[in-house]
Amino acid sequence: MFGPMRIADNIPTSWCEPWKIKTIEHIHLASAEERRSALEIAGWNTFLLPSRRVYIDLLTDSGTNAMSDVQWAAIMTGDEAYAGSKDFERLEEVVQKVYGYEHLIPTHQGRGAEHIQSQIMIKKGQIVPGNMYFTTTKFHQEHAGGEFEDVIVDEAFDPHSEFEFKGNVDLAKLDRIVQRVGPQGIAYVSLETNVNMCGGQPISMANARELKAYCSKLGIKVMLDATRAVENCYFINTKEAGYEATSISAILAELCSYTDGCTISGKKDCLVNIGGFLALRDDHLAQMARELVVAFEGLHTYGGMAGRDMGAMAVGIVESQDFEYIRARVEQVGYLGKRLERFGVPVVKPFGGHAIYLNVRDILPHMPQEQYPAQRIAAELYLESGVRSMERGIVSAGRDHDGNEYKPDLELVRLTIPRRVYTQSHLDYVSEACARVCQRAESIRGLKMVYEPGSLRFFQARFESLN
Ligand code: PLI
Repeated sequence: MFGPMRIADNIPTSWCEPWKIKTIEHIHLASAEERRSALEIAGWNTFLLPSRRVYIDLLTDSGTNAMSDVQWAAIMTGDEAYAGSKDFERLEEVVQKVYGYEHLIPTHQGRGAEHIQSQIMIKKGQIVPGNMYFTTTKFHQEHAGGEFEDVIVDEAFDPHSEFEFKGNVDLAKLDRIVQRVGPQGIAYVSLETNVNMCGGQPISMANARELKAYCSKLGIKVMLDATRAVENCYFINTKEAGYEATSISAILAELCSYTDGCTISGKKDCLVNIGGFLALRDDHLAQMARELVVAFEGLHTYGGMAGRDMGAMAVGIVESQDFEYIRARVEQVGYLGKRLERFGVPVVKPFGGHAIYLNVRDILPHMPQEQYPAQRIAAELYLESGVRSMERGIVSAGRDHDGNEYKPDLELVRLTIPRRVYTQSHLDYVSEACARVCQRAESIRGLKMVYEPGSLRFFQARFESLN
């Protein structure tokens, strides 16, 4: 017999996902020997592992989203006309309404948009100030003859700082560049939302507004990397005073209003597996972009995307604005962060919007950066558990013009959460595996790079173990 039940006081109200699972994909944990062999064949680079040898794939949140039934329906009804697809019209209307830019230039993915943007907006020798580099973005800026200069706030480089808007631009740093090269020496300011390379950290609305005011006076354009703008808007809603009662769509519209255009990798916020776009306000720039896109991507009404992919993206953009969705998305990432903290695993704080970043300098304090500590931890996590993660440290940073390795302050491993794909129990498994790797950190040795591609080396570099 049961006695009278006692209901605890202060029962919390948990968030939960506003969807249920309709289709599943089987995953399989390879044995320890299989994992060791796969990693050696992959040259200790998690990018080179075959997916069939990966158990839980936290390499990236890019193109790894699960689509909704409504998106799949859009796939089935896609209009594959070479010119003027109805899905282009549908996407154009959604982009104009949600992001507020007049002109849409679709591209095959984000870097296609970065390429076009850099070619039409950068003159050789111009500086592109930005709130921390992103690998492909910086590549295209340099490829177009520009030079990236970092103007992010100092807190971004401190994994222990709990500053809530570590993505913010430091206007004093920007002003120093303007004093040095003049407004004509600047191509545009490159403003990323939820800054990937420092831990998925947001910018505040106040900062975007001040940046716009400063740049407008000087005639400098502000170009948004809106790849994770919706996730950034959730942080504005939850952390920035005055936005608690504002909808995600209204926050996004205001954020974009402080910019002159954007590039987007649709493979993240937009909840699809492929696609991207450049969006612009200026008619002349849009015309230049349309002329280039036909040469590099595809006709200006598909830009490398299938009609069905544009349709699914239009639906995904609308779905991404739902508060219950975005709350579950960002809070799930925070759930992993809290679990790791409970096990004493060093992580970047505050928790990012799309990923949790292990702070490898604190995990392997004995290892010099030249021995690629974060690359090694990503490899060890795979060996331990079949979980795939990504290095975001010295390997990702690459080399300067003189061939010297950049030595970034942040030496991180990114555990990136695909949208609507994994459950909390998957993340429990991941956090326990990270804790076990950290427990044996003292015995972990470094890596030697034995093959180095000329650019974006992290994708294909190969390593050997030093022990
Ligand atoms: O992978 P793309 O070409 O669709 O997008 C390039 C790109 C641009 N900006 C930002 C902030 C990104 O994060 C980004 C791609 N990120 C990847 C692939 C990632 O794993 O984070």
